[in-house]
Amino acid sequence: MDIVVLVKQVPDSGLERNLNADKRVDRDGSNNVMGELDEYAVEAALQLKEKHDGSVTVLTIGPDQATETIRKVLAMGVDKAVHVSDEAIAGSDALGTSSILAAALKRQDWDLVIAGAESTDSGMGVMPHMLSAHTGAAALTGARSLEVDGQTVTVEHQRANGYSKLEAQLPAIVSVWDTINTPRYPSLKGIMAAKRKPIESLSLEDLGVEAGTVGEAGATNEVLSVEARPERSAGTIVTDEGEGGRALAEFLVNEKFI
Ligand SMILES: Cc1cc2nc3c(=O)[nH]c(=O)nc-3n(C[C@H](O)[C@H](O)[C@@H](O)COP(=O)(O)OP(=O)(O)OC[C@H]3O[C@@H](n4cnc5c(N)ncnc54)[C@H](O)[C@@H]3O)c2cc1C
Repeated sequence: MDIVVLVKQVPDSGLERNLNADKRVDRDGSNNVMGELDEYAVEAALQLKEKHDGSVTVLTIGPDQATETIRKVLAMGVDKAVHVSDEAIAGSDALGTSSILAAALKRQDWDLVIAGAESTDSGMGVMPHMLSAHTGAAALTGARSLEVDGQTVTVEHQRANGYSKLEAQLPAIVSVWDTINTPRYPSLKGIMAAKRKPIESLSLEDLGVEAGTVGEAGATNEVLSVEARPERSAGTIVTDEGEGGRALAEFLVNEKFI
């Protein structure tokens, strides 16, 4: 089974993150890491390969620095990488991003695409659906479990109050939540092996994608304004003068926690 895993390099969500003057994520001034949910997608792909054989390819779109993320994924055990990088991609909206990813997917054989349920920078969660529209493959999203039996892929789609069981025929596109597995750490042997694994670098021209249809030039929507998140307030302090339990319960009821 040939699997492509989508990975995006994003600013570390554990640290201060900012937008630049163009209202885009400031990647130069940030500590950039692999999208946190993408690690679970990589792990899911590796586990399927261990069970069913085949290959795992990581596909990313991003500037040169995204190579650091690619190396980490290769060190985890992924076989090879495709890195799409082109100055004309800067400012792409989700539609542009999906058409570039779809063009890259068209160049290779795959049975399954696995992605994180959403990226941890813009968190739109739309890429699997858009790729489904481009490729005709079913999108089974928000998985907390994933199994492949012959040509059938089955996932448990996580919901707020339970899960739904979804099934489709391969080829398919699956996105996963962090409930699906525990990602492995790259081993020293994996880190050494990663240095010899192939990374294919592609431009828009290589993919046959017109520069004017993606990037800022081709974007169909624009961020008009951004505002800093308001400072956190001090919160509600419940002083216990014999009625603390009741006050606490009332607070939780008002906030709809209970
Ligand atoms: C502040 C801000 C506002 C934005 N507003 C809009 C907007 O209103 N409309 C709009 O269309 N676009 C907008 N964008 C651009 C949009 O975020 C990106 O073009 C595109 O990557 C959207 O997908 P996502 O990152 O939200 O991915 P999601 O759909 O959340 O991610 C799902 C999966 O797709 C993978 N994936 C996403 N991008 C890539 C990639 N480049 N390479 C490989 N895998 C990838 C993720 O890693 C993840 O596994 C905005 C960006 C920013 C920073």
